[in-house]
Amino acid sequence: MTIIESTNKKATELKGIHLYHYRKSNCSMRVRIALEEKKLPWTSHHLDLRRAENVTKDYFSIHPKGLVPTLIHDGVIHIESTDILKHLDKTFPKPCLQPTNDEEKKSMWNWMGLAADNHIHVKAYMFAHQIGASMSKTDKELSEYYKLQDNTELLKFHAENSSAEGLSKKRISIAIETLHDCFSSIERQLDMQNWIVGSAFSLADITWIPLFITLKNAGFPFSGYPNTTKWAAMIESRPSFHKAVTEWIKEPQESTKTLTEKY
Ligand SMILES: N[C@@H](CCC(=O)N[C@@H](CS)C(=O)NCC(=O)O)C(=O)O
Repeated sequence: MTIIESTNKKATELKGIHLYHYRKSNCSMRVRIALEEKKLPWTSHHLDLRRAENVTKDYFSIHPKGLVPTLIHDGVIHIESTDILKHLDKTFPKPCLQPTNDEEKKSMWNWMGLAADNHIHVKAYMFAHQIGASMSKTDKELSEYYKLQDNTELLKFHAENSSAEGLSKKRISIAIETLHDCFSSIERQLDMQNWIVGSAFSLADITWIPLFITLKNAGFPFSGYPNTTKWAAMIESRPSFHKAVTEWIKEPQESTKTLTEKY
């Protein structure tokens, strides 16, 4: 569980569930899906990553790496999307989104851990194939970022993406290979069952579906993954997916959501 201590009273005095998120961020989608599955009311604080709305002193005071999502629940600040999913499922157990059997539960945590451990490769693929240019920082923006960010992996990543050459070929090929390994494991798992773990939809599916969707939209070759494609279609037909993903990723002029509420 990743809980942040903050002196930011505006944040710690918030009541109810508040989500700081970006509509197209895969980690934000996870949390929105869980909130919709559980039909929990929540307040949106939308941060447009393309406009670097996450790179402010205020936001770094609640998320030390300046990433989305952050969930504030009755003043307690939670970061790390997979930890937020665990918090929501523990605090609001109905409907339960995890297996009851201990072995399957352990397997579910492992699948969630695999996604968290490999997020940097998802990011590299997305930046190289879709969003790198829109997320590129000018020298001035990079120097502002350096003042706030002390995570070396993120500093290196954004400096490399913002360089004239962009992300290195080596980084991109490692990302592609690693993602194929991850999705090949999912494909094998879905050979025998409808869901990643056991016989029911769980936090493991909620963790992985945004990765499939965003990678697919960025052109990742999923044609050799028939089981995974069928699994994704089943999740896409759930009302929670429609509300948490489809509605949010529509371009703003078509969207019924208000994106104006800002931190
Ligand atoms: N491990 C984190 C990863 C969060 C993350 O990398 N979020 C991305 C969007 S999916 C982000 O905020 N990127 C902005 C940036 O790199 O500045 C989590 O699961 O919450």
